[in-house]
Amino acid sequence: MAFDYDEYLRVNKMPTLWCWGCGDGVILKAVIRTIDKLGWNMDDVCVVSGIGCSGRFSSYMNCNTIHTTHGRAVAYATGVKLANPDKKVICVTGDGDGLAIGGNHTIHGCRRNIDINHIVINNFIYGLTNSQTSPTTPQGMWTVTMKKGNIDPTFDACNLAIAAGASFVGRESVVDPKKLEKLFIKGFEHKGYSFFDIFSNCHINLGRKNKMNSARSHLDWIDSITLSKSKYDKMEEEEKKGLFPTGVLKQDNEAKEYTQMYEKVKQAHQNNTTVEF
Ligand SMILES: Cc1ncc(C[n+]2csc(CCOP(=O)(O)OP(=O)(O)O)c2C)c(N)n1
Repeated sequence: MAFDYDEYLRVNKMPTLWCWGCGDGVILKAVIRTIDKLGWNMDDVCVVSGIGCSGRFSSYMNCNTIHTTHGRAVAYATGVKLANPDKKVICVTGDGDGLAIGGNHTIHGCRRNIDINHIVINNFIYGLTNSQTSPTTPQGMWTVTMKKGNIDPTFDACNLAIAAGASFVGRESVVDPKKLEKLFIKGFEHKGYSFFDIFSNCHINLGRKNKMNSARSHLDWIDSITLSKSKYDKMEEEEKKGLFPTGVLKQDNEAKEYTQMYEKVKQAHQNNTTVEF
């Protein structure tokens, strides 16, 4: 029997506002299938998103949602999780949203290792506002703010998340929805900050001026810059340039989770005892 997405969607909001062939819908479906596989009740799920094409994510999911300001989704998600430690929090940002204006929140979410599932929909551009350079725009690509080609070095979001202390870090792309779902299942089950760098296509606002003006050609480009971590690890440093490993890049099941630590602090205050670290 075909999977029934309607149960998880606000069907009155369909069709989405995303462009035809946009990868964001692939990520939405993968999240829904993950929630279904894990048997999560939608009443226990809160999706928090910022502003951008990626920010539309929360509008479409039929659960508790917050569509908040640009760059602040992690801060809101942190508040939701602290107040409701037994609930499931999914935070969705764009690459601009989560790594530029909201980069600071992302760093500290990772550092605290609070149990949030943070999906960065990385389409390498400011999509909604029509093609400004983002922290992940590849060098040399046309953007509306760098029409002769982007001069900023490319940012690897997973390296940042690993260094900042996220206890689960993974990358996949919309090219392979099955792998995406597998990664989400592992990360959503993980207790701690789960950071996902998910490559998505924006053939309209990035691709059309960079010789990838169809979803297909944009996906081919994503495919050409990604490879499994096991293959990547075997390569010489020189060969790795411009390539991104996929799969689970970090998983630390021993790291202390923030809401559990916070509970200990609460108990210590109430009982006038000390916290064991
Ligand atoms: C404080 C603030 N600054 C700027 C904007 C304008 N703005 C809205 S979305 C956006 C960028 C979106 O890019 P990204 O986060 O990469 O998401 P995408 O649209 O590509 O999914 C900007 C700059 C805003 N809404 N609020």
